[in-house]
Amino acid sequence: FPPARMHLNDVRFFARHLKLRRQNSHKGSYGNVAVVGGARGMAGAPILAARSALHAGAGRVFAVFADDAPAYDSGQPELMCRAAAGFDLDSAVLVLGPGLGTAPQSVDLLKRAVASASPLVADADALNLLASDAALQAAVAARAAGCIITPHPLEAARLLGIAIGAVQADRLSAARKLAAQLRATVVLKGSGTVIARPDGDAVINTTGNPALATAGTGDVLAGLCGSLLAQGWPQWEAALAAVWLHGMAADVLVNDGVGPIGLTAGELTPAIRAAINRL
Ligand code: NPW
Ligand code: AMP
Ligand code: MG
Repeated sequence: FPPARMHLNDVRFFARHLKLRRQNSHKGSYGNVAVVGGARGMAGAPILAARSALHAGAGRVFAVFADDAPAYDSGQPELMCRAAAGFDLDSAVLVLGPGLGTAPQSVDLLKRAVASASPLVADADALNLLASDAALQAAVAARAAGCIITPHPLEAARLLGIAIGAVQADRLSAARKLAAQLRATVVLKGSGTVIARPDGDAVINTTGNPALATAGTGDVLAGLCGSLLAQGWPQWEAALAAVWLHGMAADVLVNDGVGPIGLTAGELTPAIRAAINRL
């Protein structure tokens, strides 16, 4: 493979794919996102991802819970909260995994999502469940609507069946192997996030900083990926732009004194919105 490209800073590349707000458009013009996860005790994860999808411009966003759904999100009442049982997974771009847990009903949800015709972002526990199911990995690789996976190094290690140290020793080749294994766009997170695709092309992101080393920032990134997909971005460009914007938002916040110590994941989403509107 050629060396990874490292220039992810040409905003014109991203601006080409922006869905501009046309005068006579409506919420249906900007796509539906459903974040599916939120087992008992981890309801915050899909809420963070769903808020992120909303602030990044998706027309309608559902937060879908593996167990009981809250009536609504009091901090973001624009979100529609639903229980997974009975939710039509073909009705939206799916962001599957934040706080999903690994109980049997979560495995069923993963199978339903992989079998759906919707574009899919798989993160967190969706990846942990996939790691132990070769047949489901093959189903992901065969998906017509494609898949973006967003593992952190431990999730990548589980999927590759190797130690986390081996992933970190050669992040570029780990990301490329995963992309080939799942025929998916891979976002291998951590300092110097690697974005790779099955043909071996790979990019190392240049934005972001250790203020992001806090709970929930990965959930925000997954929601952002889904939001761009719902607004019509191609899979590869959606993954690249999401990673770049997520890091840029953290860089701007730190520059403004919101961090690096104590930045919270929820504070990223308005900053991501600002970064998108500046593209
Ligand atoms: P260590 O500590 O170094 O040994 P897990 P999770 C490693 C949900 N959440 N570089 C690191 O290992 C998620 O969505 C819910 C190196 C770390 O301890 C999931 O569904 C929240 N190592 C579920 O929780 C907010 C790295 O991986 C370990 C690394 C479990 O997800 C939080 C963690 O991995 C959370 O998002 C790096 N860059 N990054 C909520 N509010 O509801 C990670 N590691 O055990 O898979 O646990 O990522 O917390
Ligand atoms: P997760 O572990 O799923 O919550 O995801 C954490 C998010 O924060 C990912 O987007 C990581 O790339 C990012 N992140 C964590 N630590 C750092 C760091 N030291 N520098 C840059 N980005 C980081
Ligand atoms: Mg995570």
